[in-house]
Amino acid sequence: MANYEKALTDNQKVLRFIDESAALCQPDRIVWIDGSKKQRDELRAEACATGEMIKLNEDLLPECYLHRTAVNDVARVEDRTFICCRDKNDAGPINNWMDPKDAYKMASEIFKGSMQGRTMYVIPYSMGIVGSEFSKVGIELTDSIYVVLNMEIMTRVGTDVLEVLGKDGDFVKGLHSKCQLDESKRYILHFPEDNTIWSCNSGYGGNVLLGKKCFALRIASYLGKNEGWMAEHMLILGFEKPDGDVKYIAAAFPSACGKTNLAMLIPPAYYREKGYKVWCVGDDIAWIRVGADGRLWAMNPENGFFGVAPGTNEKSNPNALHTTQKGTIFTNVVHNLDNNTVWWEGLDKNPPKNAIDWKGNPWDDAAKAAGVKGAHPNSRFTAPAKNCPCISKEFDNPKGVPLSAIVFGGRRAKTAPLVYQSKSWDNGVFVGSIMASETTAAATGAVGVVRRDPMAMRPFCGYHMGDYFQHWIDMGKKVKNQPKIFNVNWFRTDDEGHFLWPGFGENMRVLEWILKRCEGTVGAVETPIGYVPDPKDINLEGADVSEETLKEILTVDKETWKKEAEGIEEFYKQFGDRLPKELSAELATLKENLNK
Ligand code: GTP
Ligand code: SPV
Ligand code: MN
Repeated sequence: MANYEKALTDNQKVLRFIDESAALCQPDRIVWIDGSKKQRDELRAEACATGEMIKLNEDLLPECYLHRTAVNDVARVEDRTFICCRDKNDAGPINNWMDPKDAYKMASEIFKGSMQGRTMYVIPYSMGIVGSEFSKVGIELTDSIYVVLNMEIMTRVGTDVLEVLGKDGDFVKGLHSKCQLDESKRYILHFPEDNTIWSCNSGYGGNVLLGKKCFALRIASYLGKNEGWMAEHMLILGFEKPDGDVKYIAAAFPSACGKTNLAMLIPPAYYREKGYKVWCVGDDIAWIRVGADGRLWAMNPENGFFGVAPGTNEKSNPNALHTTQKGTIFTNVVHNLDNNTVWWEGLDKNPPKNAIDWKGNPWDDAAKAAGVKGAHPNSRFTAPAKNCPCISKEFDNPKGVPLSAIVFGGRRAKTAPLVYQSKSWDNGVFVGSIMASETTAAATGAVGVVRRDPMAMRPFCGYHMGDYFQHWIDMGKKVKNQPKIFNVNWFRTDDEGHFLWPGFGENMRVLEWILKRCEGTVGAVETPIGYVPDPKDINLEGADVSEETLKEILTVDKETWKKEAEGIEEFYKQFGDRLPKELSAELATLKENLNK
């Protein structure tokens, strides 16, 4: 039996999971995380005593902490992330695959004794409201206090989760050890057929907060396919009109492509004065089901935001900034020693004089002059959702919210127009499947390379991408009142690389057009790829955008899209006979349209 004072559950599956993991990792102690403030304060104090975290200025940033990861451990590691299902074909051509037997064997060697001299924390957590019919339970075992404290913000943690689990409830088993943070032995392993995740040798967010990408997307997408629902890399927002009517939109953009910013959008003055508002339901993940009313309902399984720090400021995203002023953990940002607060590139124009950079080195005038960045480009804040000034009143509604529109979008300097609407559900699935975007600092590897990232799920789909497309097609058939599907691109640039569209709050103008299309109150111009706005229908009142620029970014260039169609054909080839016939038909139609 594992060595702990008192088990907080009599669920034998939980106890067996702890016993087996403890036998493997050999921690000195096991501590159950009960979700109490008292325990949280003790863990915070311990992390500060060891230097794992730094307590920030209590007056300026109450209950906030700074953490620096190892310099080789700052982002998701897609090349070391594996789907371990029995049949290689079920992982598909895009995922890395390992045979589960081999993966368990290899990783067991790495986990063996990895927690000697350390404590193993048992984190019972719920994705979604504790006990709701759409929520799911996970248990994460970890040797990192940083992980515990982050999970307490990002998910719903505590003894009530164990009560819901009861004597024999099932849960997703997550085992994490920092081990030695050895890059060559870093693995993020998913066993969808066993509801299991193993993560070793990392301490960075997306690799170790196992409720997030590992469970809520990779494992959940697999569960969703089998159980008839969807787990998507999407923000969820409510768009309130002056008459108080709120319509909901879910949007999938790849990592570091604007989900948090759109979810917390503050409308331009013109709209605010009229009484328009935007409410945030979620900023990263949506679990979507068919409701009894025949609509799609989306809920956010998370309880906090793990957001990109650089670029967040009083102008770009004041709501996010306010959200981070209390109870927040900052990772890999600048430590301002003058007042014991934090700073990052793009916060304001006053980098602190007396400062430590994200690597823990003095960030002095010489370093600044040499162009050394103070914060890592993928530095992050972990902040409680309840801090957010624009959090939706539906945030705690276990059913979620009904969707009027689904939006896909990527980061593309050329090709994709500011916005276009698909012609049908299947055409919308096609539009999502052909998404392409420039890579960002959210994952290790080159930045700025255009790659296909279907539905922003390329790094997060827990099974064969062709089957995933089929699941989207099949879901459409179950939905009587289908949301309309759109694509947006805030990132078109001119020849000097400047963004042509102001973005951020100004994206409200595009959301308005999208919802008018859903209501059928505005027309559109048909192009070979779908419907684009007539430029006069995008409200530019008070915007710093000329009509010529708007026209330019709404243009669909046939020759560019002919090349794009070739790229799509090439991309589709790898799915073989698991590519839905509906999507090959959509591609054929696109080509026809382009040759008309
Ligand atoms: P993940 O948390 O990695 O999933 O990222 P995300 O999709 O939530 O992206 P986020 O909103 O944090 O934005 C990432 C980066 O894109 C930040 O540097 C933003 O400043 C920038 N960004 C967001 N929205 C816009 C926009 O409308 N226009 C432009 N030009 N940049 C934007
Ligand atoms: C992303 O990369 O899409 C994120 C951050 O939201 S992480 O949790 O690291 O995946
Ligand atoms: Mn994300």
